[in-house]
Amino acid sequence: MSTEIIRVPDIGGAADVEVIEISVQIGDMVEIDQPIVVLETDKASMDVPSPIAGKVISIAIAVGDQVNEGSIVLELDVVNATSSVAANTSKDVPVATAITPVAATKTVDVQVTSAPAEFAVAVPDIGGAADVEVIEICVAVGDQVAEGDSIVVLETDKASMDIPAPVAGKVLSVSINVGDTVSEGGAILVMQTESSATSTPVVSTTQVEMPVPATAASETVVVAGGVEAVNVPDIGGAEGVEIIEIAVAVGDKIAEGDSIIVLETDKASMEIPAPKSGTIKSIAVKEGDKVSEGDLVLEMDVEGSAVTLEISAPTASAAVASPSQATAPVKAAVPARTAVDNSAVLSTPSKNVHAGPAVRMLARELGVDLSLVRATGPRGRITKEDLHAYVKAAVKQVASGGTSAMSGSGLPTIPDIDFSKFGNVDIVKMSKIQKLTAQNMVRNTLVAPHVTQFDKADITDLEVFRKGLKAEMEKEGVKLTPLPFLIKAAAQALVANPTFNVSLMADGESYAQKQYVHIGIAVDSPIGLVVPVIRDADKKSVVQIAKDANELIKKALSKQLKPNDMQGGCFTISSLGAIGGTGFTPIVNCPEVGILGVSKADIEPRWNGKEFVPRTMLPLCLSYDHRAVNGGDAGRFMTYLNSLLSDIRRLAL
Ligand code: CAO
Repeated sequence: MSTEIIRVPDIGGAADVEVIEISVQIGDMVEIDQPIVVLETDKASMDVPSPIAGKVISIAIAVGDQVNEGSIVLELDVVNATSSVAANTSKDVPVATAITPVAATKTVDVQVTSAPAEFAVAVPDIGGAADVEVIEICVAVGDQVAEGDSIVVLETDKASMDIPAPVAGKVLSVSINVGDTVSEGGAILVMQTESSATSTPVVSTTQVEMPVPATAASETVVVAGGVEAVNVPDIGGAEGVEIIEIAVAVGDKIAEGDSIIVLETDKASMEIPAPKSGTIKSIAVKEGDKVSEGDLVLEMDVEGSAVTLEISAPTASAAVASPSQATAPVKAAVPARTAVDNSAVLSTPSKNVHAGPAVRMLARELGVDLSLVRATGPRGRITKEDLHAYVKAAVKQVASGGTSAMSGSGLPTIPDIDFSKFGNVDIVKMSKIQKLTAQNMVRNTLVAPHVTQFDKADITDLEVFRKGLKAEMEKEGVKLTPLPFLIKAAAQALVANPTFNVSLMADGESYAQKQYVHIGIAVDSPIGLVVPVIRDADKKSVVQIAKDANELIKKALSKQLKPNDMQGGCFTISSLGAIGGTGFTPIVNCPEVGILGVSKADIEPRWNGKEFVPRTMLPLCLSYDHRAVNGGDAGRFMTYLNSLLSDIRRLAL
C-alpha cells in the first residue's frame, strides 16, 4: 500500500478552472477512470478521472476553488501502485472528458463596423443558415463584456451556437430579442470598445472562433413501390462509423426530421434524420454496427417516389448527439418515476424529446432518460439546466431513502396549477441566480434547523459618530452607512465567539473551525440576491471595510462579481435597514452557521433609570444552525455584538 497524489491533468491549457463538484469523499474506494472532480470553464464541464484505483485519504480542494494543470486534487491509498502510475498522476492521465462540448468550431470572419470607439456587431458566417432563431441574449445594455464572451445564442433545428463578442467593450444597445430570427450580417448589438478610436468610421475584420452548424448534404434514396430505402448519407468521408443508437423500431410512425439513428466517431456524434414521414418497415442495422456512406439503414413506407433527402453532414468536431431514448441508470436507482419530488421531473415520459447534441450527450453520460426531463427551453427544448435540475431531484430522492406516502423526498409536492384558468398570467423565466437562490434556500431551510434570536442595539452614539464622519468620507469617495460598523462588529464577535465561525463537515462527524474571518454581505442586485465576501474583516478598519464593501456592492450591482468574490464566507449580514421593517428571519447561508438580519433603526424612548430618553435602536435578527450552535452560544454572541454596536469604542479594542 502506498500513497499517491492525484493532480489536475492536462485540461487543454485552461487556467483557473472552477471546481464545481467533488465526486468522492474521504474513505471512498475509487476505480481507475472514475470521475473524482468536475471542473467547469465558461465553455465546458470536465470530469477529471482517477488515473489509478485506491482509497481516498485526503481531498485538497473544495467546490468553488480554482485549479490549474498540476494542482493537487486528492491523495489515494493505492494497492500495488507502480512507479509509472505515480509519475503519470501529474501529467499523463487522460485528458479530462468534456461533457458539455460547444458546437463545432470553425474560424470565420466577422464583419465589425466601428465608429469612433463603437462597434456594430453583426451575425457572422453561420454556415449559410438563414432565419436562425435567437434563443438567448447573454448580455444587457451596460454590460462589460470580454472578447470571446457569448453575447447571443442562436439555434437551428440542428445546432445551437454561441456567438462570441469579437472585441471587449461595453454593450451600448442590443438590436434583437429572444425569438427573433437572424441571418448572416444581421445586426446584433453595438459595443463601445475599450480602445480610443479615430474619428473616421472604419470597417474592421475580427477573427473569432465560433460554432458553425453542420452543413447540409443531399442524398437520393431508392424507391420501391411506396417503400423507400434510407441509406447513410454523406458523413464527411468518415468510414466504419459506429451506430450508437437506433432511435426507431419497426412499425413506428415517424415524422420527417425525426432521428432514426445516431452515429458516433471519436470526434463527433450525429443524428441521422428521417427524410420523410412514414412507417418503419424494416431496420437493416443494429447498435454497434459500423457503417459508411451509402449503407442501408432502414426501409420505410412513404407516399411518393424518389426523394432527395437533406441531412446534416457533421463537421469534424461536431458536438456529440445522443439517444433520445437512452437507457436510464438514474431511472433504475429511483424506485418510481412519480416518486421524484421535483417539477424538473415528468411523471409520464414525454413522447417528443427536443434537446441539443450537447444536452443529449450529457444525458447519456449521466444515464438520464430525457423523456422524463421537464423541458423549459424554447419550443419545449430540454436545456442543460433542466437536466441538472432533473438529476438533482433524482439524487435527492435516492439520498432521502426512496418512496414515501407523500413523495420520493418525503415532502408533499406542490401541484402544477394552470393559473390561466383564473385570469391572465405571464410565465416569466427565472434568472440563473434566482433559480440557484431558490434551490439553496430550500436546501438550507431543510438541512439546517433554524432558530432566530432578536435584539435591539442602541446605536445612538454610533450614528452620531458615523454622521460626523460621513461628509469627510464622501470626499474620499467612501460611502459610510451603518453596514461597515456591523461587519466590523460581527467579525469581532466571531473572534470572541468561535462557535459561530465553524462549518459542519459533510461526514456528519466533524466540523471545520475557521481561523479566518470573512464576512458575506447580502446584496439585492439586478440579477438577484448575491453575497460577496469581505476577507479578513477582523483585521481591517471600519473605513477599509467600507471601501471594500462599496467596491463589492458596486460590482454586484453592475454584475461584475467573480465567483471568487463570493466564496469563503464565514458569516453573512443581510441588511434591509435602508428599506424598512422591524425584523425578519433570515435563512442561514450554509455551510455557514449564522446570519445576521438587520432592520431599520428607529428612535425609541428608553428608560435610563430616571427618565425616558430618545435613543436610536437598531433591530437585529440572528438566525443560526442549531446543529452547530446552541442557544447559549447564540445568546452570548448576540449580547457581545450588541455591546460592540452600543459602544463603538470597543470596536477599536
Ligand atoms: N437603519 C436605518 N437606516 C439605514 C440602515 C438601518 N439599518 N441601514 C442603512 N441605512 C441608511 C444608510 O445610512 C443610507 O442613508 P444615508 O445615506 O443617509 O446614510 C441609506 O439607508 C441607504 O443605504 P444603502 O442601502 O445605500 O447602503 P447599506 O450599506 O445600508 O446597504 C446593501 C447596502 C447592499 C446591503 C443593500 O443595498 C442591500 O442590497 N440590501 C438587501 C439585502 C437583502 O436583500 N437581503 C435579503 C433579505 S432576506 O434574507
